[in-house]
Amino acid sequence: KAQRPAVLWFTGLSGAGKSSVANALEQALFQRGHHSYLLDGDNVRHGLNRDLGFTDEDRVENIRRIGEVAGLMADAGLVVLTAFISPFRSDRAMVRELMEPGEFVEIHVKASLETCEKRDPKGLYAKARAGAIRHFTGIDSPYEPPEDPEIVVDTEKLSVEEGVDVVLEYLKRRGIL
Ligand code: GGZ
Repeated sequence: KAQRPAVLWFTGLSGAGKSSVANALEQALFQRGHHSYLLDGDNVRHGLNRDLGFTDEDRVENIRRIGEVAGLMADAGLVVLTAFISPFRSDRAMVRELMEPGEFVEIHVKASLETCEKRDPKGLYAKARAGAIRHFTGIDSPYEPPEDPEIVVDTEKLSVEEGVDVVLEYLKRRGIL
């Protein structure tokens, strides 16, 4: 199926729903016959980036490497999805500059810290509040929300499926799909 390469860059707090929306979108793209690949913590932080932790410095390097890999995959013609907190605006801007014009789609998966902390699917916020995890995003490490993202998916208002539809509509409108 014809497609233009793109990098769909999901950013948001832990627990905002990046992985859920990105996974469901990947499924939807596959069902429509598109060639895509999802980079996430499971396949990147456990492999290529296993030497990196969660200091500011390590997060910068995490995002830099993911950006480079995503760029290579887009050069190969794929629709690349990435699901990382990517907390720093400057790093997201740097990755955007790596891509061809119009290729980079920044998707803010948005939920308040309060909501994410309530969801706490892995119990990490509780651990961070207790001081058992340091440098936790939103607690003692910053998150800089996008100022002008291509797409906002508000997971306090939308279901995963509705979030997927918002992104699919955008991709069709922009001639990526
Ligand atoms: C934030 C952490 C931390 C700290 C472990 N801060 O909700 P999760 O569990 O599954 O996703 C989070 C993931 C964040 O890794 P990223 O590579 O996306 O971060 S970044 O883009 O900032 O480099 C969380 C888990 O790893 N996790 N420790 N201290 N999230």
